[in-house]
Amino acid sequence: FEKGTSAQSGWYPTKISKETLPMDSTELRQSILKHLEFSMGKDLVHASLYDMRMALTLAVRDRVIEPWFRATRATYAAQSKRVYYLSMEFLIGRLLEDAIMNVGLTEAAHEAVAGLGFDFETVLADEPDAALGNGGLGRLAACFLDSMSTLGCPAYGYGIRYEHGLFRQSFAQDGRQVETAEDWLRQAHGWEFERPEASFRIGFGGSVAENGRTAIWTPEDAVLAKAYDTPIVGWQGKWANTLRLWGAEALTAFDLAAFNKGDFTAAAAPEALARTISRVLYPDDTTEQGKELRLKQEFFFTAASIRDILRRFNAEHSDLSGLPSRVAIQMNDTHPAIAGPELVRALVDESGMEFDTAVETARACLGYTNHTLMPEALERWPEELMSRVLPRHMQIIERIDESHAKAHPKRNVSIVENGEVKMGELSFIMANKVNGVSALHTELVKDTVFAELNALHPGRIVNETNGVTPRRWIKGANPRLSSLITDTIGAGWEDRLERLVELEPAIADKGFRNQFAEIKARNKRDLADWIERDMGIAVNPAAMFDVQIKRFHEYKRQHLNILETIALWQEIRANPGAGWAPRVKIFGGKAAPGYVMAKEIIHLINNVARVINADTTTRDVLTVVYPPNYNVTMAERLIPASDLSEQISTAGKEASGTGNMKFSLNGALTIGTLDGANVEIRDLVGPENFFLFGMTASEVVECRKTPDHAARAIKASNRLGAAIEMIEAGAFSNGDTEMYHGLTQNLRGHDYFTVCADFDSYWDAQRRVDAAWGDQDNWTRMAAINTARTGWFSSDRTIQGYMADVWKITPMI
Ligand code: F58
Repeated sequence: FEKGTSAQSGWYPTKISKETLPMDSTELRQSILKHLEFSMGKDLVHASLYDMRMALTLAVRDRVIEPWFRATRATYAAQSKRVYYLSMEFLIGRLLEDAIMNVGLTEAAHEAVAGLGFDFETVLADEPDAALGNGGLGRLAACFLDSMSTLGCPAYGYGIRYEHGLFRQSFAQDGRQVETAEDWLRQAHGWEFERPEASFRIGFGGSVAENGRTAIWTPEDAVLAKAYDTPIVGWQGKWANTLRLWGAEALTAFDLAAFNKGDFTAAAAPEALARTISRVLYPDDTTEQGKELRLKQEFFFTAASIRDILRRFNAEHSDLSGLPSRVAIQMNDTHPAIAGPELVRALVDESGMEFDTAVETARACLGYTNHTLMPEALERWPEELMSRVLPRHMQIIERIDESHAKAHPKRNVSIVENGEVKMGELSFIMANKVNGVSALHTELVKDTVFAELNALHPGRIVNETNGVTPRRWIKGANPRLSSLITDTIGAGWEDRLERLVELEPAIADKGFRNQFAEIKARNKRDLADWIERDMGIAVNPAAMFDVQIKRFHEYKRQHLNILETIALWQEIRANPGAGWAPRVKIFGGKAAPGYVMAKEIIHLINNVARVINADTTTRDVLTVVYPPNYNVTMAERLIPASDLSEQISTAGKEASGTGNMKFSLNGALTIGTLDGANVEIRDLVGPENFFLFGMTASEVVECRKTPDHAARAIKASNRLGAAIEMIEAGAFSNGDTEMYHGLTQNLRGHDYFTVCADFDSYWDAQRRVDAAWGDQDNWTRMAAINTARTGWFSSDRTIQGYMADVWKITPMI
């Protein structure tokens, strides 16, 4: 398709069917009214907010169908290779605004909805967040879907249709995190298409009968995996892919015999049991619990996806040896690692392929992305559990292990070790490419977790630095900045984000800087209004908005931030007239329900906020706010209004980070360690536009060799010592000196994440931030440079990397 012009949005494909023609607000209004009447069964007079949102969703969805069909037909006609992105999590957030934007209907929708008597923003806000993920890994998968559709990369996302996404967080109990069930499917999900015809029987347990070269697995239990499809339309509606989520159902919905005997609970039992598999997202971020249900979830969605992939291949081709030229399967971390053995099982047991050939064929299809080096996050399953739940797969894993060991007799690497199956090793051995998610992380993957395997398979590990979609994270979240970018460099940057460098000459212009500053100021006023409305806290919109939003984990060091906040508060009280840069410290994020230390940190932050915000002597210069229930929508609100981005993990622990990229793109300066993609951000924006502090990854490793590193650091730093003592003295716990004992003792004793050893360096960096804030115009210049130089972090660039290096696939548009 060539780009044409249209008055409304500056583009449309030139070869068009009626459905892709830009729609005006009158036509859209007709379509909304039609859906109100025929899909929702309401007339306008009685339409609720929900009815209006659904009618708009369906009207927009209609516009997505045409590119969706077109993309599917084009892929089929070209017999193109397809990407299958297998992910346990897709943290997509709201879909409506993105879809409206991508099909170029923003203005028309605004007008049509207003004309029908509803407020457009309120209608958009009625959509629940699809929180089918925990954090970075799931959000990355969602950005990738957007980029694959934008680039015309034929792809399917495969995952689980959780009935309940990530829990809701409140601070109902005196600032402690309280979790309640999330319920996004209580209302109809307007985007999805149920596909009863695309259902597979997924078995568990049972026995295996050897049958010559092949085997017959007779499962003991089985559930039905039913497909639900959501079209994902790319920028300008040129292409759309499918997100296919599997829901679990019972094979027989109802035990009629039990019902007839009057045992109604037993009658419904099969259905209830089967549905538990897709009932709820595990809320664990970076710790693996080894639960049987989790293993079943992983096998459930992976096996259903593999069967679907083979069905599609077999419908078009007859020779399975050609599979790798048509199929690229990406394993998003090890959760779908059973894809290797399952594919081998299907090829051997169901199609009679030679075992070694099947392993080679499967490997040529598979890629594996590693997202963490944290030992507690690396999945390992007890052999006993694996043999019980997936007996045939366990045999296949052992055989893969044996032949790998035979091929490399001098090396000591195995998949099964000490009664456990190591899913990282399995994924590595079964993949033709293994990738890390930032330059530093990939080097650490090579040198640490997979050093042995890397030596055996040089070149298998590649780097694909993460990225984020500029459609959601700039265009949608920051419309004011988007307009300024378009006014300055012209249209078309949204899918060519490297073009942001064209902003750079304008930064020298005072007029441009004033506009940039004014946009930030307006975004901050909007955020301040929301904080006041939602939390009843008045914040000064002229203060520096200093933001740390991410999952709570000790390695991410929210406690370093709160310790510095306490020390700063003390210093301000001691020197009230020292001309302090006014700050609003903003926190956001959830902790895994079972992660005691992370929850203690959350509790401390809330209590520190309570005490500091009550201090009238420091009120003008320091406020702490922690809005509950951080999610994608809240991130979209906070990031465009941020001045300072806190990326302060212990070096070597954050694989990449993706929030860090969103902040830079939206003109926030980073205070950060040399960790994950921070390294690449700093390289791009220049060290003078980044506040660096802390030890490097190798210094951290060295530091830990000194057993009393924390005690020494505390002794050397009066500020740090005083801050910890204040906590211990009960200053934030109404005099209770025991409340944060676990946290303070850990800091004084163990401090694995080197909070104490990095404290002074962090404090100093924060004072450099204060000094820089003093020159507002220069701050704006640095912020604008961050925007101009970080276009490389578009997930379009990341996906182009995967297409070239891993999937060997060319775009269709
Ligand atoms: C994250 N991992 C990394 N894991 O921590 C982050 O640095 C990176 O930017 C991001 O992946 C994308 O590459 C992460 O989010 C999880 O959430 C897993 C969920 C399932 C259990 C184990 C952790």
